[in-house]
Amino acid sequence: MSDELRIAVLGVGMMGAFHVDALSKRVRGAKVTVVNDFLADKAAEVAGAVDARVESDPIAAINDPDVDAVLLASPGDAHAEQLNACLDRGIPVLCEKPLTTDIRSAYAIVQKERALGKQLIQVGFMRRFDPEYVALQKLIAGGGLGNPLIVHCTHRNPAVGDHFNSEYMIRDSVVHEVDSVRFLLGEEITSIEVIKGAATSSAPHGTHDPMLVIFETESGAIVTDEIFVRTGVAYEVRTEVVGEKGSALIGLDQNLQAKSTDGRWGGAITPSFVERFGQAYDVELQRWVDAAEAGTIDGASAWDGYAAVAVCEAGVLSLRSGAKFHVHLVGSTVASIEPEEPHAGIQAPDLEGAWP
Ligand code: ISE
Repeated sequence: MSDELRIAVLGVGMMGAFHVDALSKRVRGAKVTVVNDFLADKAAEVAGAVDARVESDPIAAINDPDVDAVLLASPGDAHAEQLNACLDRGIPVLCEKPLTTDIRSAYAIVQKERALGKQLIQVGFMRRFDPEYVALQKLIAGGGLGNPLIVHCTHRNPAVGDHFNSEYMIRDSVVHEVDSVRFLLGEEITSIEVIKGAATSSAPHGTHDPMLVIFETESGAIVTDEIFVRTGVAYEVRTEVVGEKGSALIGLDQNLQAKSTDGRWGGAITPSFVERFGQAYDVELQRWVDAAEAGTIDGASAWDGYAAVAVCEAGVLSLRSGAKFHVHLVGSTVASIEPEEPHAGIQAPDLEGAWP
């Protein structure tokens, strides 16, 4: 490798373009050399701003001789093929969630990386780098709350596109609470149930927005997650953990409070995840670059990405059926998803043969 980690960024929509900017301006030891996007104009615009080259074929971008590492901010359904290409070449990759879009391909990726004997894949769960999440995790791990019993999560976006249907809300938004809970409590999620209520009038017909998602964990802790992506108000992500010895709350969005002569007081609301988690993204990228130079990862692993895919897949089945689904992620080799009770009209996925 050269002095700088030479990076190909695949997918330069809002998130990928943000990462290119961060890697070029705020992260030490990194250089974006190649940019790929299915929109040629967008790729040219982003590459031009940082003096990178455009490569129109994503697999050629991964295999480019000027590339030491890859950042995937491409659509989730492209990840399996692109991760495979990174593993074939044996280069580090930071993959935005989801790892892949189905359990089988996610598990195949985990197995393929394991066979290589080194960790090359880091999954972009940025909340793990947010100072408030880090402080909460340390408090829990240090026994500061005693045994954690209940976690209350609130996840609100002000607005999303119409493609954001109920299933998308589970796979793209609730996936963050799946990872946060695993990170905070250090244990697996064992069941998921999705409760649909009245929908906001701005939701497209058939989309259940908001929903309440309930998880259980290995130790029996209960997690509630309000997911509401069309509040029309602000980006709000709060987490409260209630334990035997106390409770702790993060995400209060406290910032400058001002009073003015027109009789108003208050702070500014956070408009999107870029403002709320901007610092976390930058820390995540710096730690990934440093770890990649050292031949390892420093963040969520392929297994973490796989666990999140499995729980979200169970969540989608719960959404469709109304049933609670159990998820078994035993050790690090076997997964299964089962409805609590046999449920008319819904099949648990046939995972027979999915595991070597
Ligand atoms: C988006 O992809 C994110 O990662 C945000 O953190 C989340 O709040 C949003 O709902 C997702 O669509």
